[in-house]
Amino acid sequence: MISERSCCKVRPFTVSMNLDNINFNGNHIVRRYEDIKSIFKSTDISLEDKNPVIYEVFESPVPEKQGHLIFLVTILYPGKVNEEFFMTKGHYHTVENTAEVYLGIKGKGLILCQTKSGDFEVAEISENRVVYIPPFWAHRAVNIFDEPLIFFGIYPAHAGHDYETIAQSGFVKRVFSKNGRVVIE
Ligand code: PAN
Ligand code: ZN
Repeated sequence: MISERSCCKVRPFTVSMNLDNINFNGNHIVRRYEDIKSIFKSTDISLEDKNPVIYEVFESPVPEKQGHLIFLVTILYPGKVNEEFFMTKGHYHTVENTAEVYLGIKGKGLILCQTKSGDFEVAEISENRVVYIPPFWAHRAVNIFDEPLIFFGIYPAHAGHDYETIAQSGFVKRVFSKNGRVVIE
């Protein structure tokens, strides 16, 4: 059991959601092409020199302890690795029976979701659309538009991130741009 004494060092606080200058005073994760190129189906020499930022995440300064909630904003930039849309690494939560909620703020994307038993689902995300990711479902965001995809997220702070399972077995489907169309295959 988490006692009030161990949890209550964090006092109520507010932060600004000003998209021109997001700073939640917590972790700021920046993932560039070179950091995550292995998640894409093929490599793209045209991105090697520029090594663009594919996405960044601004997290709240909250302890990773049961009882707390971590909230965040992800900005997933527009672009493609050859024909494959920019996307996040994707993960299961280490504590698998923890859910997550995403709220679309700007742009258009897809949230690919899958379970270890082989179930798969695609959820659309866009401004004002809420995506519920149940416990046990891995999730990956894909930007299918020509503007940044920005979404707010919130999940139990003790959930943790298991990237290894996805790094080994990937998602069952990928999202490509082919002749101007979004193709999931
Ligand atoms: C999100 C993701 C964020 C980046 O905060 O962590 O969008 O995606 P990856 O973690 O897969 O690189 C979340 O789902 N947290 O649990
Ligand atoms: Zn998550």
